Amino acid sequence: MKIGITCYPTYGGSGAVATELGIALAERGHEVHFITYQLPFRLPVFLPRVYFHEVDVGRYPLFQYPPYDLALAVRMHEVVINEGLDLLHVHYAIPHATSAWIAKEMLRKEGRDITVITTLHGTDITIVGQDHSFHAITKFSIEKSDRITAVSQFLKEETVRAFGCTACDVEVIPNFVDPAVYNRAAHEPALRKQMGEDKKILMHISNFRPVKRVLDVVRIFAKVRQEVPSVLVMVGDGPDRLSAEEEARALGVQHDVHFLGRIDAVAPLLASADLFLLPTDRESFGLSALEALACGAPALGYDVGGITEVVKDGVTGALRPVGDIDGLAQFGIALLKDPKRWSAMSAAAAADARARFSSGQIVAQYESLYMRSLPKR
Ligand code: GMT
Repeated sequence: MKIGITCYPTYGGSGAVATELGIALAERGHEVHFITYQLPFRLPVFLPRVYFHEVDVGRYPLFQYPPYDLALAVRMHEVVINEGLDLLHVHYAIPHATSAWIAKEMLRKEGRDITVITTLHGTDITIVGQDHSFHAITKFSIEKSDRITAVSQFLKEETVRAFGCTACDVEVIPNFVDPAVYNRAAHEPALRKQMGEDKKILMHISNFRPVKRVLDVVRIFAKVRQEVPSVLVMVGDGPDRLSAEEEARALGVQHDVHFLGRIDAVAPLLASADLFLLPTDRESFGLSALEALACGAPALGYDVGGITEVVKDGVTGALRPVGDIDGLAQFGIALLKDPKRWSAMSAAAAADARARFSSGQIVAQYESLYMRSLPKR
């Protein structure tokens, strides 16, 4: 098949999933065309059967807000025709599903059809899509897609609840990991060597947006550190980074909190982690938690949204009510003080991630969806 993929190419779970999916599809013999405003961050420079089409938004002094969604629609239309694409798979509804619908309509006028598949990732439904400015267009664009997928059962239910999309057939296809890459044994423990073999490593990876509650991460760590010699490694960047740094200073733990900034290849870091912290209050899936589990790092988070479909409380990590910093810290302390229990949980985390979320089985679900979506010839 010839597949067009559109996503946010910068840092973020939806862009990571879309890019990994495109790479996996190309490895399986499909031709993949990324149509985005920048090279997706997880895309290496060259891969067989993978192409990149940059969306250029024309600048004009009149445009205080350059119309990216229109430029994207035009580029989609062009690539479908020039490359003979079979389908467009867009990740994150706003504005990608809208642009794809425009491109589809333009093609229809020319006597040509294109299948549009929209994958909902999270804040496109839970935050942005429910903002009054975007609600109606999000609902419209979802309903106009030929197929819709959501990355968790939670997100599917939230889509139906928030948009009343009762006629929409939302298929749940979860996110995935490549078990060869997200594998503790496959990486040199360079980070562990740097931090000191005698200290446990707690890790957090995110875009440091308010939903991620990075201050809770620092507070959980401060409690764990009182009982267990440990460091906290913070990977990523975003609006709450400075307040997290301030919180570390306020709690007197700043010398044991390391802010590494944005790093795209996280598997080698996760392979050194003893615990992963993701105490977000709204999470449709939690890709970084899955990546941590696959690397054998038990994950600790709040009992909300799709994260409950990824982390198994007491088996591969711990889930506590939102704000229960002490509950997560006490769980972490007990686990880190009990090496036998930690090893069992680490092994269970890696095994469960492989059993339920391996790239091979999930990419096959997308392929099956594509086959079912294409018009019968
Ligand atoms: O984090 C966001 O604001 C949006 C989005 C993204 O583009 O990275 O993240 C969502 O998609 C990820 C990949 O499917 C999920 O793992 C995240 O849970 C989800 N974020 C939220 O629901 C907050």
